[in-house]
Amino acid sequence: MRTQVCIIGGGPSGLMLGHLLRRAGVDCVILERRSRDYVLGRIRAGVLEAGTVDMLRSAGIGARMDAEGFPHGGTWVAARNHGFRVDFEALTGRQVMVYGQTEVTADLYAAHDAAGTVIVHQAEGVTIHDAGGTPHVTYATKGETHRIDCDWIAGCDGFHGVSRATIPADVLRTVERVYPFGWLGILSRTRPAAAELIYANHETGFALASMRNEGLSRYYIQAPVDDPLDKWTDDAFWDELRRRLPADVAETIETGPSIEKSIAPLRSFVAEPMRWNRLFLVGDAAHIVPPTGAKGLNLAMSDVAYLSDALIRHYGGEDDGLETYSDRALARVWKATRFSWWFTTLMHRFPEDGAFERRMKEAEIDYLEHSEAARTVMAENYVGLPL
Ligand code: RFL
Ligand code: PHB
Repeated sequence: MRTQVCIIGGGPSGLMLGHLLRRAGVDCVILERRSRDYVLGRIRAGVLEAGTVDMLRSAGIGARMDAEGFPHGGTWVAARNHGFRVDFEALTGRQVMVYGQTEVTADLYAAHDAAGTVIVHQAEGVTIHDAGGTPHVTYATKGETHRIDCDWIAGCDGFHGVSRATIPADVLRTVERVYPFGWLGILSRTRPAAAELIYANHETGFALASMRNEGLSRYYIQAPVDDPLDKWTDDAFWDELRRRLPADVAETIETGPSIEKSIAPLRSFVAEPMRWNRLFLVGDAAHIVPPTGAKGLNLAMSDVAYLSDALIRHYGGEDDGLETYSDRALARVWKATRFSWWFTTLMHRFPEDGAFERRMKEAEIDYLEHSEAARTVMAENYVGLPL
C-alpha cells in the first residue's frame, strides 16, 4: 500500500489529524493497535478548551458537541471548606465545553466512516523504517505482515507507543516529573455535585467534582498510585470525596454505584524535538501533563492544528510549516506544562509538604480569590492559550 501520510495511533490525535488531512485532499492511512470498541470504551478527558471547540466546529464535526455538550463559563476552586468562582467569561470572554473525549472520538469515527478512511484496527508490531530516507511502516494483522510506503509518518500513538522510541537517544531530549500520588477516578450515574467543576484542596488531599452530563458524574480524589482498587469500595470513595469537598456541596451530593473506577498516575513529561526526519510526534506521544487543568487532549489538538496545516501547505508547495512544526508546538506545550504543574502543585498535598509549604499554598489560594490579576492568569490558561 502507498499513502502520503501514515498515521500511527487512532486516538483523538490520529483520528483528528486524519480527518483534517482527508478534508484537504491529503491521503492517509491510520494504524491502531487496539479494537475500535476498546478505543471508544476508554474514559478520559472531559473538558475542551475554547480553541478545541472552535477547531471541531470548523472541521465540520461540532454539531453533536453543540447539541449535547455543556458550555461552562467558569470553575470553582475550594480550600478549607470555602469555595470561590473563577469567571472565565468575565475575565477572558471565553468558555470551555464539557464534552467527553469518548464522544469526540465517536464523532471522528462517524466522519471517517462516512468518508471511507482506511483505519486498520488491531495492527500488531507496528514498526517504522527508514524515517530519514524512504519511509515505510510494517505491521501485522491476523498473522499476515503488511507494508505501507509513505511520504511522512505521524506518531500519534500515545505515551507508550513506538514512534518516540524510534528516535535515536542522542537526538531526543526528555524531561520528566513523576508526582508522588495518583488520581482515583469514578464515573457514576448520579446528578453532578454542582453546575460547574469544583477543584478542592483539602488537608487529606485533592478532590475534583466533574461531570459528563446531567445524569453522569465524574469524580477524582488524590490517592497513592499503588493503592489496590479493592481498598476503594464505593462507600470508601464517597466518604473521602465528601470529606474533601466544601460542606455545603458534600451534604447535597448524590451518591450511587460506580460504573468505572481506576487509578491514574500523574506525570509531566516533554520530549523534544517533535520531528525527526520524516517522522512527527503528536499529542501524548511527545508530552504528558497531569490532568489538573484538563490540558492533555487539548494539547494533542493544538499539535494536530499545527501539523495538519503544515502538511496541507507542503502539498500546496510550501515547506515552512514542516520546518517550524516542532518549535511552534513545543512553545505551546511548555506553557501548558507549566500551567498543569502549577495547578497540580497548588491543589495537592505532597508527602514532603511541611507547615511552610501548606501555608504558602493557603496564601496563594487566598491571593487567587482576591486578585483579579491572578484569576485572569488562571482563566486564560484554563480556557486555552491562543494557537
Ligand atoms: P492516546 O489517546 O493515548 O491515543 C494513542 C493511540 O495510539 C494507540 N497505540 C498504537 N497504535 C498502533 N501501534 C502502536 N504501537 C500503538 N501504541 C499505542 C493507542 O491504542 C491509542 O489508541 O493519545 P492522543 O491521541 O495523543 O490523545 C491524548 C489524550 O488521550 C490525553 O492527552 C488525554 O486523555 C489526557 N486527559 C485529559 N486531557 C484533557 O485535555 N482534559 C481532561 O479532562 C483529561 N482527563 C486525561 C484525563 C487522561 C487520563 N488518563 C487515564 C490517561 C483523565 C484521565 C484519567
Ligand atoms: C474530567 O472530567 O475527566 C476532568 C475534568 C477536569 C480535569 C481533569 C479531568 O482537570
